[in-house]
Parts: sequence; structure tokens; C-alpha cells
Amino acid sequence: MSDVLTFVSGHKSPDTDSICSAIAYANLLTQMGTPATPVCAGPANKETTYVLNHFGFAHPQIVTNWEEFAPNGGDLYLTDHNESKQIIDGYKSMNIRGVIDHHRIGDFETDGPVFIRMEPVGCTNTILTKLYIENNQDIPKHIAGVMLSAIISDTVLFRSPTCTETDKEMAHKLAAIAGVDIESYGLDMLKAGADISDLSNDDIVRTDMKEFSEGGQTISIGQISVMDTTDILAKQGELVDALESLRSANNYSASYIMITNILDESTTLLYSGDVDAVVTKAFGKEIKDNSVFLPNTMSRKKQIVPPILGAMK
Ligand SMILES: [Mn+2]
Repeated sequence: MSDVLTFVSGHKSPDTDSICSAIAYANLLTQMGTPATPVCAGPANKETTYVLNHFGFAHPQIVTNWEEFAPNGGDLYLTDHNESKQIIDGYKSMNIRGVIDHHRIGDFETDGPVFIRMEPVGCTNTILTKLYIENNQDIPKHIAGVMLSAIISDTVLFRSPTCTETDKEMAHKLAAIAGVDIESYGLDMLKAGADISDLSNDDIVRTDMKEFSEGGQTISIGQISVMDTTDILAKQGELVDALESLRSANNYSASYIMITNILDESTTLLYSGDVDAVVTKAFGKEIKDNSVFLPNTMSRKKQIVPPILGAMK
């Protein structure tokens, strides 16, 4: 046995797939002979908290800097991300051994050889389900529950354009193992995540925030999902002000927040920064008061990031 510690982590501003993929992959590595510990980059959001409580998991340990957390280094597997800006700070001191992801490849670079499994599916946990099956590993009931939750979350109960037949197929396998009714459990879970009643404007614009870079400029894009946009859009001006504070504090060229209505599958995109031309070019729609309404739009990865980065070029 080696005494190297092995960790699995999802991205900064963790979402349900990020935390549950770390739990599921750490368990798979452990079952296959490499004891591994899941960690996360920050506190679980409401949806993920609901999931962890429902299936009886403790909150994984939070790591904000690898050099401080593991001064002697260790092995690190990344799930649900690969871009350097989304990896927990100080990761250069760790030995990155693998990546399981379903996002675009950004600026990913390692010192040594690495196990990579990337597929253009709707959720990292879909790929992990396949890895369990390919390795003839049983999926424990409660692990299947959090894996299913992640697929429901990332595909918004199979409604997102990122959802593939493979996601549905793996979700149904997981539901059978977990003993969960996908529709009723899924709606309860999404409802728990869509409760924004106690969030400040600063919290709202930072929800599920990710950074992206293009042509030497960095932008942030957050996403908040709700079942009714009336209350949140009533304070659109205040939210744009909060975005501007976020943008200037971090020197971003722009900060965006997607306000996604899960039920009618639309997104209102708010932004700050001198990017009217970028937004107009990206979406070809009328912009008004730093916002643009995008029907049939739920996916940051597929429908927001590519047009915005494309328009920045
Ligand atoms: Mn994901």
C-alpha cells in the first residue's frame, strides 16, 4: 500500500453534479483498491444539501487551497471540470491523476500522464455510471441516489438540451438501484434548490458562478434556477448593480447571471460591463436595461458560453 493520499474534487462554486461526482468517483476508486476521499471547493447549495440529507451523506470536507490543506501533496482526481480557473487554488502542489468531465476542454495541463474520460453527455455522473458498469462494480444504493440526483440536476429533469439518451438510460438504472421515483423526487429536489427567499442580491448574482477567459479577458457567468421569475425580475435593476460590484471587484470584463425558469424552460440573462455589442452579437436579440430574454434556453454550457465567447473573439 502506498501512503499517498488520494482526493477527488469537483469545481469551485460546487453544484450537485460537482459534489456528487466527487462522492461517486471516490467510492469507485475505493471499491477498486485506491482509498480516496471526496472533497469540495465550498459549501453545498440548497439543492445539494437536500440531496445529501435525503441519502444520508455528511457534507464533504471543504478545501479552498491545496497547499494549505495537503502540505505534503497527494493524488488528485478532478470531476465535472478541467479549466484551471475552476480548480481549487494551489493545485500545482498536487499530482493530478485523472479527469472525469463533460465540459469543453479549456487550458488543462498536467505534469504527468493522466487518466481522462470525457464524453459530451449531460452530466458527469452519467459517465461515472458507465465506469461502474464497465468495471463490474456494484453501485451502493445511497451512492446511486446521489448520482441520480446529479443527473436530474444537470439535465433539469431531462428538459435541458444537454440531456442525451445516455443520461436518461443511466438515470433509470440508478433510480432502480436507489428505489426512487424520478419525477416526484426530482421535482422535490429542484424545488428545494429553487428556494431563493433568503438570498441577498449579492448571493443571487454569485449563484453557481464560473469564470471563463477569451482573448485575455475574463468574464463570470452565474446561473440561478427558479420556478417563478416574478419576484426576482422585479428587482432587476438592483441585481444589475450587484453584478457591477462583482465585476469591478474582480476586474472581470463582464459579469452575467442567467435567471432560468425551470418550468417554462427560458432564461433572462442580466449583465454588467461594457458588453452590449457582445450580447447583441451573441444572441441577435433586442437588449433592454442590461438584459436579454432567451426562450428555450437552460444550458450555460451549450447555449450561453459558446455564443458569448464566440462574440468576444
Ligand atoms: Mn456537471
